Amino acid sequence: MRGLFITLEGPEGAGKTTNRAYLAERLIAQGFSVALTREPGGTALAEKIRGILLDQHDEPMAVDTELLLMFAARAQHLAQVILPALEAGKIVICDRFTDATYAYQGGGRGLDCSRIALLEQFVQGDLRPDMTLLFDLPVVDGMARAEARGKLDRFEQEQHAFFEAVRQSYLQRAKDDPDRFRLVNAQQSLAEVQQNLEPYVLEIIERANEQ
Ligand code: Z5A
Repeated sequence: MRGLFITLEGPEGAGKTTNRAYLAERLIAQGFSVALTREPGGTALAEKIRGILLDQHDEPMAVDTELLLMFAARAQHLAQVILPALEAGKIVICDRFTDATYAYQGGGRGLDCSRIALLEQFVQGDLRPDMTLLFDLPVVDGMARAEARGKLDRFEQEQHAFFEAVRQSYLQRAKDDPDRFRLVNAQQSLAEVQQNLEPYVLEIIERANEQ
């Protein structure tokens, strides 16, 4: 029996973490078994890699190092959490996954996407998310939300152009793969965002019932 793999994506401050909890609540209320997780991270070891990725260091991190650490964390996360949960028939809700690598390391840092695709295949084999909710909002709004939260991590200290490239890369991926992506306008109030999530919640329930 295979579960359902749902990923939440979007630029910073888009509300992924907030809505991940909401989504889980809705699904658990329907009697589904849900595994909530995030990337980079999701296991003790992968969270250590997350620390290396998000912290500031005395020496600059090479873009290839950043890319490989993302996939190292992902390999660990897949082996320890995602694959066992899917095999147990759970609905896995993951805050960011490989689309973030295409958006940040590809769009933001300018890495060639064919290199990301090679690592994607190497680490994941044929596993891809069943559905990806893309929370989209203008960069200035996302940056304002992140800044209001306090201390900024290594990614959050990037400039507007970096985040604009990230946003455009996400939107392009959604356009290229409409079967998988569901676009959510994250600029609205939380109540409106959650109202707009309703058809996707119902779709997830329907698909989980088919598993
Ligand atoms: N990264 C990468 O480069 N490559 C990869 O492959 C992966 C990740 C997997 C860490 O990710 C960094 O790793 C990330 C990309 C990189 N860096 N950045 N930027 P993360 O997901 O942990 O970090 P994040 O995107 O910065 O998360 P975030 O800022 O916490 O955003 P969020 O989870 O989408 O938002 P939130 O925490 O739910 O909400 C942010 C605030 O806005 C919070 O105070 C909420 O109460 C508020 N909020 C949420 N929704 C609303 C609405 N609708 N209205 C008003 N206020 C709201």
